[in-house]
Formats: sequence, structure tokens, C-alpha cells
Amino acid sequence: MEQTLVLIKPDGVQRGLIGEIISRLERRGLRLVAAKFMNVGQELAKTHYAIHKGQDFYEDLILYITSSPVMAMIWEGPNAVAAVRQTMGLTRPTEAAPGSIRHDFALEIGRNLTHASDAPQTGVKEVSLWFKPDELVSWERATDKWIFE
Ligand code: DAT
Ligand code: MG
Repeated sequence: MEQTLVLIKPDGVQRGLIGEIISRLERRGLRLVAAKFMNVGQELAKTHYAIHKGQDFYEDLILYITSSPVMAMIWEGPNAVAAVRQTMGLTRPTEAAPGSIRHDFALEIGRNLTHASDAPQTGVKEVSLWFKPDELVSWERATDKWIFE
């Protein structure tokens, strides 16, 4: 089953949007596999955002993600990566589709509330960066057969 890392970033946590965001992912039909509420250290932040090193927003990105706790989660389902990216909306909130989280709750690219893996292979990499294997819960929902074909 395809898995994706989802982070509710410090702005989402501080603004009390954890429940709202989890609720939208549940409603979409995705299945929660792991969750932890945590502070992000420098090392993890830099590894996670290594691809953006050298960009002019990189230092602010590291400051932002390490500034206050995040809610880190793994969600799974068919096409989980694409589904979650769609539910989050485009990176720049003013370009995000109406009804998406970034459209409905955000204004600025540097305060866009969430992170989600951008491809299945990135999902695999990010899941193992953020979680130990024994933190993942393999389970079946009573509703799975009505959501997963
Ligand atoms: P996404 O979070 O949608 O995967 P990304 O991987 O391109 O977007 O960038 C990671 C984060 O970096 C993004 O959520 C916000 C910040 N960011 C990206 N591009 C930016 C820019 N041009 N100016 C300021 N912040 C930016
Ligand atoms: Mg990204």
C-alpha cells in the first residue's frame, strides 16, 4: 500500500488545525499508520529539506520547521501520495485549489501548514527518515473494502 509522510507544521499546530487536517485525511478515506507529536531538531530538519539547500528560503524553512512542535504522521492508501498532495493544495496558498487545506486556511508560501511527500519514492524515503519500523501500525479498518477497491 502506498504511504506518504504528512507533517502538520508549526503554524498548523499553533493555530489549532491538527484536528481539522486529520479529519480531512480520514474523510478522504486514507488510513492512518503512525503519528507522533514532536519537536524537530536541526539534523532532522536539514536532512528532510536537503533538496532545498542553497535556495534563498532555505534558512527560513529550517527556522520555521524547528520553531515549535509538529504533528508527524504516515497515511496510506491507493495513490496516497497524489491524494494527499491534492487535499493539501499547491505549495503557494494563493494557487491552491478552493477546498484544499492550503486554500482554505493559508495565505503565504512560508506558512502553508503542511508537508506531504511529493512522489511514492519520496514517501518511502521520508517514512524511514521520520519513523522507526516499530512505530508503524499495520491494521485493517472495517470500512477498507468500501474505500479500497
Ligand atoms: P511542498 O511543501 O508543496 O512540497 P516544496 O517542496 O517545493 O513545496 O518546498 C518546501 C517548502 O519550502 C514549502 O512548503 C514552502 C517553502 N518554499 C518553497 N518554495 C518557496 C519559495 N519560493 N519561497 C518561500 N518558501 C518556499
Ligand atoms: Mg516538497
